[in-house]
Amino acid sequence: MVCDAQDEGDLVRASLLNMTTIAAIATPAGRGGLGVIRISGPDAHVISQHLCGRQQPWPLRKAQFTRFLDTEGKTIDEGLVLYFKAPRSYTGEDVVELQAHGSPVLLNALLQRVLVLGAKLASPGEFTRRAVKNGKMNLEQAEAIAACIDAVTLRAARQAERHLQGEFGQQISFLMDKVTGLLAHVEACLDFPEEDVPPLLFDQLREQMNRDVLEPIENSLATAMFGERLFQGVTAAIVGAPNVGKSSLLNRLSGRERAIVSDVPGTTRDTLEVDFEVQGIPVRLVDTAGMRNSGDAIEQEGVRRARDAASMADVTIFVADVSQKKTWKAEGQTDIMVMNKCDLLEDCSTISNEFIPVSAHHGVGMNVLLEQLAQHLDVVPAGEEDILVTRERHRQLLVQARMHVLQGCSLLGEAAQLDLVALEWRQGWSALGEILGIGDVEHILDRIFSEFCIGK
Ligand SMILES: Nc1nc2c(ncn2[C@@H]2O[C@H](COP(=O)(O)OP(=O)(O)OP(=O)(O)O)[C@@H](O)[C@H]2O)c(=O)[nH]1
Ligand SMILES: [Mg+2]
Repeated sequence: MVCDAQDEGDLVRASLLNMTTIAAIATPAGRGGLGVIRISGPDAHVISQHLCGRQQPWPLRKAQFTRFLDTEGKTIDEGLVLYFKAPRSYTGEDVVELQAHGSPVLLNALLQRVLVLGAKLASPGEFTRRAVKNGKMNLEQAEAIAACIDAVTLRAARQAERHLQGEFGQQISFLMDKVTGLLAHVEACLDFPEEDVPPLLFDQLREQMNRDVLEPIENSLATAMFGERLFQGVTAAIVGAPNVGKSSLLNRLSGRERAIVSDVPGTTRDTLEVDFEVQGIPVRLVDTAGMRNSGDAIEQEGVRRARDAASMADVTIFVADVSQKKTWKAEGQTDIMVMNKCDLLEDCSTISNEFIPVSAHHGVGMNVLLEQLAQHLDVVPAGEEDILVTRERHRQLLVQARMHVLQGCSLLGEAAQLDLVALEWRQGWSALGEILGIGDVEHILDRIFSEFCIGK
């Protein structure tokens, strides 16, 4: 790379420490008002100086208007440079952000120039990975950043933001402290002969472990179903006989005329999906072909797909037509039963109460249906939710921690086993620590950060 003697010293030091400088376009692909390139590492500052033909250092944390130049000194684009000096930056390293125009060709030309000047193209999540390595955030907060970006509902984004603020991490640290405290008692006992340990102590330790560690873990785990659904979403398949109004219901629920509706039975052939949300949970609604035996090969395939969709869905909504008694019997187990076309009845009270009476045409009964769907998905009313377990990784580690702590508790009291108790509790502590990235977590980092977008 091009640099003067003083910079070279920095470079040698950086390469000795194996600290590369990375760069990437941080804004999404496509055209936009602005496009941002992020550079992080020991050469970030000097690279940006060369890029802009600037001799003096950039001011700290202050936007500076500049031109971005190509090899021949011609302007590629103009925009702002923002310089964050280590360690007060996102990654904890020197970071320079270039704000250019949001044109894919210009941004690519700029990025190429930055790479020629010595930066390496960042891999997905590499900026955040460095932030974790440099102690700017723990692993759980890094995951929360990805979750914030990936959230598809506002409620999910808010929950991710709370994780990012460290609320969940604090709970976990608190549990770890409790385990450490109780572990210290057990370890102290190891140094005394059995008969000197008051037997009551074990009961007390067990009680405290229950109250301060196991119960909170249990409470956390109880939130995992909703928490994970908030981010991963669920699928709900609408099934039933032909012509009962499945497609009409899909259109009504999603608020879009997405599926073709007609009075010809067998209108929907292929499955059709629409995304909407139920109290913050992303729901993929799947319209299916009406179930019936048909000589038509295409329709038969549609029915096969309908059955597949129903078996794979998290929730099945069975639709019947109040005017067609033969449509009232569901094929197999369904979660929610809906009686459609209630507008054709004078009096809906005659409908069996296993069905929710609705009219897809007139939008009647939709609130009740949505309420049932929410209940089925274990939705916690908005405004009442605590910090949730939102990732399978965290849930599994909590389960592991609980298992070790319990195992330890069951061995308490048999003085000869005290070292095993200590071992189990230490393993419980480690499982909790792994949530935050404490301990030997190198093996999981690649998988976690590969799910990030480039530039983050
Ligand atoms: N009166 C009344 N008619 C309805 C209602 N919902 C749907 N329909 C009518 O019922 C017929 C079938 O509606 P669709 O939504 O296409 O029914 P479907 O279950 O998707 O039918 P297939 O795709 O053929 O299986 C159409 O003529 C609709 O206009 C309703 O709430 N009230
Ligand atoms: Mg249909």
